[in-house]
This record gives sequence, C-alpha cells and structure tokens, in this order.
Amino acid sequence: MSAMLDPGEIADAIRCDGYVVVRDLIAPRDLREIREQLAPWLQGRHYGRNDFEGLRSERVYALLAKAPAIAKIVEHPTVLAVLDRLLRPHYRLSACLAIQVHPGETAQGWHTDDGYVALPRPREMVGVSTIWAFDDFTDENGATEVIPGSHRWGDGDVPAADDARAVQVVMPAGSAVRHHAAVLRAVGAPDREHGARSAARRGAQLLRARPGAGRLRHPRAVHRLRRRRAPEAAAALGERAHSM
Ligand SMILES: O=C(O)CCC(=O)C(=O)O
Repeated sequence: MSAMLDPGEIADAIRCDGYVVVRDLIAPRDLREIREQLAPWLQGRHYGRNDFEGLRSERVYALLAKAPAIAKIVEHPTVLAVLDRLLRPHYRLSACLAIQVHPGETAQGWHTDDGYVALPRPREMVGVSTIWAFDDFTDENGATEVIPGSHRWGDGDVPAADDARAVQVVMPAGSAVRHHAAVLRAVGAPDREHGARSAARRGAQLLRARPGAGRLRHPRAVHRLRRRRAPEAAAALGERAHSM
C-alpha cells in the first residue's frame, strides 16, 4: 500500500476493511530514539507468561514510564486525527506495550482487542489499535496477521487456525498497521529456517478506548500492588494477561 497520510482516508479504510497499513509514519530520528530507549528493556528478561503472550516473545508494559520517547507515537498528530474521526471524545490510552518476537515463537491464536465488551458482534467500534513496526515486519519474522473485514463478522463466524482470508502485514520499520478493535488479529510464527537469524521484530500496540478513569493506570501503583500480592487490584489496572 502506498503512503497514506490523510487522516480521513485512513479512518475510511479502517471503517471499511477493518485495518490499514500506513507506511513511513514515524521519522527515522524518532524511530532511532525509541529503539535506543527500548533496548535496555529487551534483553531477554521479560518473556510472555503464557502461550497467548508468547513464551518466546518479550513483552514490556507501561512503556511511557520506561521509554519516554514512546510519547511521540502516542500523541502522533496523524494517529490522533484518525482517532478523532473514529472514537467519541475523551478517549483514553488503554494499552501501551512493546513485543519482541524471537525465533521459535509459535503462531498466536486469533483474537480481537475488544473481546472484553459483552455486546453481540458485529458491534460498535470501542477502540482502535496501532501496531508500530520498530523493525521491518517480513514474511519470515512473525509479522502481524489480520483477517480483513472480520470486524463485521457475527458471533457465529469463527476463523480457522490457518484461515485463507488472513493477510500478513509486511511493512518496513517506521510504518504502522491501524485497525478496528473488533478485527481478528494474531502474531504470525517466525519462519523456523530464517527466524534463527532474523532480527525478529518489535512492535508497540496502542489500544484506545474509554475506561472510566485513565489516571488509575499508574505503573508504580501496579508494581506496589504486585509486591503486596494484591493480584485482583493489579488486574483491575490492566495487569492480567489474556487467559490468565
Ligand atoms: O504484535 C503483534 O503483532 C500483535 C500482538 C497481539 O496481537 C497481542 O498480543 O494482542
């Protein structure tokens, strides 16, 4: 897909297809700064806690506290202009994490980002996700996969594990895929042969919706709750991983 930077066109594509790839969305200098700040956190110490997160994927949460340059993508003007067209006013950031997929990772199961909403599908758009490529996403290193149009599926529509309608989001570093929270998505499995020497890839995902009080999500508060062994309170702040 060619460079598409007009917020109206991006919003229309998300409404229609459920997703859109926007190339070269972040300046190389900003990308370098983000990669430098993320590097100390991606040293093989924080692997996923279950198969969904990925036992061969590093996951680092609460990025704004750890890598302040991430603010450049959180408040990227094109990102916000698209959200202004798609979401109700006063939307909030509801997830901000980095994922580095390593060789040996297996394919993630299909899921949506609005699975927590108890409304029948197809449902109103409650969030928009953005997955940024901090390395090239290739067909060998576990690029994100989406099923176009699946945001319009009903509750009875179930994808096959190797669904023929899936597309792999191959894109160069600095690009992003933006999608409707109801679109089916998964991390692809890195190619075994090439995965071992590919750089894998990093992506940060931002989901914007409208939780009751955004200021609750303070990373130090979560840390304190975990130390005090208050797992339910930490979970209420978004600490519990999918299927845990
Ligand atoms: O990084 C990606 O490709 C998507 C991550 C994802 O789907 C998730 O963990 O919810």
